[in-house]
Amino acid sequence: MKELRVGIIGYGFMGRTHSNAFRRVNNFFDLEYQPVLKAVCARDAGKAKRFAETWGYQSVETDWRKLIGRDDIDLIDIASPNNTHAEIAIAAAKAGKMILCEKPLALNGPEAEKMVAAVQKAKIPNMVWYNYRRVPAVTMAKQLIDEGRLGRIFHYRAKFLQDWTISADLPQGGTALWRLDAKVAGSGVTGDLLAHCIDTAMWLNGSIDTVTAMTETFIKERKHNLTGKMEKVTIDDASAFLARFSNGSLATFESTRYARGHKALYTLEINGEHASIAWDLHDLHRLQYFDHRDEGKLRGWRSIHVTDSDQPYMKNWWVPGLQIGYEHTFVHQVADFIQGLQDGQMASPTFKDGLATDYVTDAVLASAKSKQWVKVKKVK
Ligand code: SOE
Repeated sequence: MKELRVGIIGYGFMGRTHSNAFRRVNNFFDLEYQPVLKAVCARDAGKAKRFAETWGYQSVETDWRKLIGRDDIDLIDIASPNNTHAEIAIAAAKAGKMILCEKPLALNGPEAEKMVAAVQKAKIPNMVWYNYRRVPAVTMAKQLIDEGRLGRIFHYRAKFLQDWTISADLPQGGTALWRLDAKVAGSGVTGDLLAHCIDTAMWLNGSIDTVTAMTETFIKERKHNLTGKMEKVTIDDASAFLARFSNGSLATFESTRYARGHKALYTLEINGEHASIAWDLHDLHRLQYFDHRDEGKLRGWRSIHVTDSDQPYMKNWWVPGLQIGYEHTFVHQVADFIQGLQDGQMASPTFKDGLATDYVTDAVLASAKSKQWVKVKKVK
């Protein structure tokens, strides 16, 4: 088996999901390449060492430039906060490394454009970790849509609801809470949660033309973990927008971290002329499907347990009826990335796809500010 030598930057939540995927992929997927965990890079040497021991990385670096300079590494995996993605990715591309980058691709579209230009110039394989595409039920939704089963699409509806920032005592900034600091995160729920919804939506239903949005920051000041001072909160705590897709369908998107009782409720529903589909992250192995062409007296929503071997990815796991979960979506992403290397065809979402999502989130934030409909920039 050929080696795919990985250097990862970052050891947080995403560092763990990615590392788990690299470690498990060859146990379940028959591939020509095997990820080899060469090095983890983080500023805190002690924490990086502990992470390396837990996940089986062979070495530790504290300077990402050194990691990129190493000739025993083929692939740089960026699992560090959003404000680091662009600089690292551009340098890694220049060094000729393949790149996997955590979502969102960049702080904003203009930054993401530079990343796309860098990987295109270097002609290196690249991908963004929008993992929810690879929940088997979501992949199956894509298949049903592509088979034309829904007919013309009228509506797309998505929500991503959480409740973990309601307390005014929660500080902003620093290791675990950088998602509350716009300088590091780029934005609040728009870039963190709606970006997932937008990536899935454009994959399933094509590009988005125009948006009109509203955002709100409910807690205006929070103590900053790095300065110890009360500072203005500049992220959006909640964000909702209406959109028109290029195929003429209408959409509503909503996300918040203030929906008490919801931890990570990502839901989507698509209504077509013949059929509708719905999916819910809290019940991720089920796809709800309604087909108006069914015999009238039996017509109704079907709850499809997506665990059978003829359903996406499932033949690689257990036996029919036994479900898989969140972490497997990352394993699927690595499997598809490697399969893409073998086939000479880059698996999506590529940096270009990530840029398209950043253009939509930019438009959402611009619209919330201007209170006007905003046209979404198109990727060239
Ligand atoms: C935020 O809480 C978060 O961890 C996001 O950053 C992830 O992208 C999402 O999948 C789950 O929620």
